[in-house]
Amino acid sequence: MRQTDRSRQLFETARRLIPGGVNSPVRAFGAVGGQPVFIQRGEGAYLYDVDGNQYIDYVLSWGPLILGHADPSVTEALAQAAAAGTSYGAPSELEIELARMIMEFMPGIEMIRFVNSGTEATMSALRLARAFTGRTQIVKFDGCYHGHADMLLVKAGSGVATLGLPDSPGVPPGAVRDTLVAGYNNLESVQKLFQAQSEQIAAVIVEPVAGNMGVVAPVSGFLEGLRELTAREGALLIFDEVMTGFRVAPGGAQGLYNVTPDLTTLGKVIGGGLPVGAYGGKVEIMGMVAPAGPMYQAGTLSGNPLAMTAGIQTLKQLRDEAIWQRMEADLITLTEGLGALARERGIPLQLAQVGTMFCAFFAEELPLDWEGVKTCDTERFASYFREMLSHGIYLAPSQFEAGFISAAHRDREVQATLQAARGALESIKNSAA
Ligand code: KE4
Repeated sequence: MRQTDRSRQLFETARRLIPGGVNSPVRAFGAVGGQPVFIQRGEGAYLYDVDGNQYIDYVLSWGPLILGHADPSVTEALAQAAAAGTSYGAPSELEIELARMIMEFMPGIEMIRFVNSGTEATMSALRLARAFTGRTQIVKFDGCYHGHADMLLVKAGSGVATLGLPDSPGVPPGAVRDTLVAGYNNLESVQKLFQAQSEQIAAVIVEPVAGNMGVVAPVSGFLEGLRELTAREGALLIFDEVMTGFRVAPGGAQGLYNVTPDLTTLGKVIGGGLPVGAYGGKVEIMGMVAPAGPMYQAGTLSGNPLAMTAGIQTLKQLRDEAIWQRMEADLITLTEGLGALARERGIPLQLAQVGTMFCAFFAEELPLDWEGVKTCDTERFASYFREMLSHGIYLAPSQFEAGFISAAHRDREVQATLQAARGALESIKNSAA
């Protein structure tokens, strides 16, 4: 058993100063039991906690660190950038450079605005959709999470679902009055909403590969159907690619499935581990954003030179196709290995993997929507999480989250993870006996 006394002490102190001792709810291990480990540093595929324990990390700051922790190209460039100043509050060439790089990978984005988080990106994109269409209603999907803006905290996935809060106190009824909820992978449920509310729906926002109820891929025709339906009905299609962008494929889900949305939201990877978000799309839509147009949105640190620098250095390396092929091959080795280990022990385990994102569902069948995900054995997931952590594997502390691999993971880490899983699944089998 690993010694984590220092983490325990720090957690007790943190809980007196910060709600739940953490600055984002899911980090508190509420869904998996035990107490969070406090991190001293990260390097490559590894995290090191304050008690000197080493972990192979599959959270990677919830997606951003696709090159791994403290990638030298990123940290050296950041050191130089910081020496030139950490924020100007004025335009810099770095913002042009990152904008152009993103458009290189996602040609459906003709114009982009940088913000400081994924929440800001989706909140702003929805305001823009309402401004552009003159309509007020928005459609989101059960089990999808788009950040914590009031209008989106209805049946969200990720932290809200993990905490079992179908919506949140403090969100007034008026804030969600115009938010309609459809079923993920259920095109008919969206068609019904348009039949009932036609010409009032400004936008449909979707995680093109859901990553906040575990990883759930779109069924064939779902994204294409949303594209046709919204175009026909005069509503905007928004792909929330905060997580999937630069994770499921170099061109995001829109490249992988060849469906181009009207607006795209981004975050995580494009900041290389620094606070960043972005929303972008067609010029005729983005041209409404102040000061070019009347729709207001602003931010003190938007486009700051450090986040731009880390994003530029990260995307530079992602131009190398070989990196993508190796990460995906290593992840498939891992997920296939986990599936085999579970089958050998008669444990129902479904593995979902899209590009460099994955998750393990403790369920009889692979879930295709929130209803299916809710049948997962979250107690078994919690046991699996704690066992893996004790074997030095750091997984996302919730069945309703995605895991990620990085370019710093090699076969050595994959084989060590499978070795740890052998022990974890064995003890789950024995405890069920
Ligand atoms: P942020 O505001 O956390 O940067 O982004 C919100 C967001 C928007 N859209 C999607 C698809 C997202 O996955 C997220 C944030 N993802 C969660 C992980 N499931 C962040 C982790 C956390 O909340 O601590």
